Amino acid sequence: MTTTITITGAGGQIGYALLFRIAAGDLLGPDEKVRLRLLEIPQGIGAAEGAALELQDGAFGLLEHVEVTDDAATGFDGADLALLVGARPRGPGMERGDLLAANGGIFGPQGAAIAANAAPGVRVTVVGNPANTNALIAAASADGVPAERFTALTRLDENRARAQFAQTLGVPVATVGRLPIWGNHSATQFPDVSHATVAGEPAAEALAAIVGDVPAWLDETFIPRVAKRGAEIIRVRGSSSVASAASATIDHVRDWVRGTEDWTSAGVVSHGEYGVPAGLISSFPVRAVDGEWRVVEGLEIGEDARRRIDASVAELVEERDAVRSLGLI
Ligand code: NAX
Repeated sequence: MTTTITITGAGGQIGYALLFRIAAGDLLGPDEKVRLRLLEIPQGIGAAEGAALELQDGAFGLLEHVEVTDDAATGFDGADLALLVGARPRGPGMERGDLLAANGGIFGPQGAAIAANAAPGVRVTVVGNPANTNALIAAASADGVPAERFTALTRLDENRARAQFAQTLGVPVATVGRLPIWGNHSATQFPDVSHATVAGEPAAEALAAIVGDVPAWLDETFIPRVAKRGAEIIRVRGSSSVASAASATIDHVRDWVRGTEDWTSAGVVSHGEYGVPAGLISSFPVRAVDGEWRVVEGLEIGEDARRRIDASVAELVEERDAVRSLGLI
């Protein structure tokens, strides 16, 4: 079998990191061939073409074909998976409304092009920021494609949270589970440790034994560190997260396609779970079953968690209302 994968912004940094992981089989495994479509704007075509030449030089056995284009219909033609990475960054003096409008001009037409050209079962992952609301705009413009096929990446936030948690407890990161992100991929996101496990066992006691005052640690250390990790990377590295973002994108799509063993996090369309208004693309604890994300239901939500989830969801509502008033959804 061959899977057709469209990557927008493929000439950019995250695109460059993603392409080689996909070609090496990290996304779909060692037996699935891939056909890549790199969709760029004219200014990015040279970088995408250069990446395509390097892909050729990688002599990847799984890579059947690479096409570079600035035409959305060609770019999404037959796409089974669409990774929407290219977005308009916030420029100097740009207000949030300007940013949402500029991205609406990208994600609206791309949603329509996906509906018109992609494979019937297309799965879309939005990485470009503001990811949740860009996914909402794309979904609203994709007539006939179920909103459940549009997701926003919050896996990088979860990976960051699991890594920080593991470091605090002095355990291997792979043993940390059930640490979902709620809400928006922004500084209001809520990494929720209240259900966290280590090696399958509840970790609350071990955490309290190490940090003492858990609420203070959450407030002053853990939550700000995770929510502001992107800014920390920029400060230390001199440029935004790239390889970790590409890696999280691989994790998200791989789990979506192949299924999860336990919980993870993804921005998915709400059906009203946990009081999140229906239709918003919000991050939830999710499982992937039979190729579909399912929100983990029935969790107990404490008072502090409720307040934090509500604050992040309120931001998503504001973004939705802003794009609605701009006529983008
Ligand atoms: P770059 O600026 O390196 O690359 C973006 C690329 O997108 C450029 O090559 C540009 O030409 C292209 N592009 C712009 N408009 C396009 C359009 N309409 N169609 C196709 N291509 C288009 O940014 P990079 O570092 O790769 O980051 C990409 C996006 O990921 C940004 O929006 C960034 O904010 C977002 N991120 C999201 C993360 C997440 O967890 N959801 C984390 C990492 C990252 O910050």
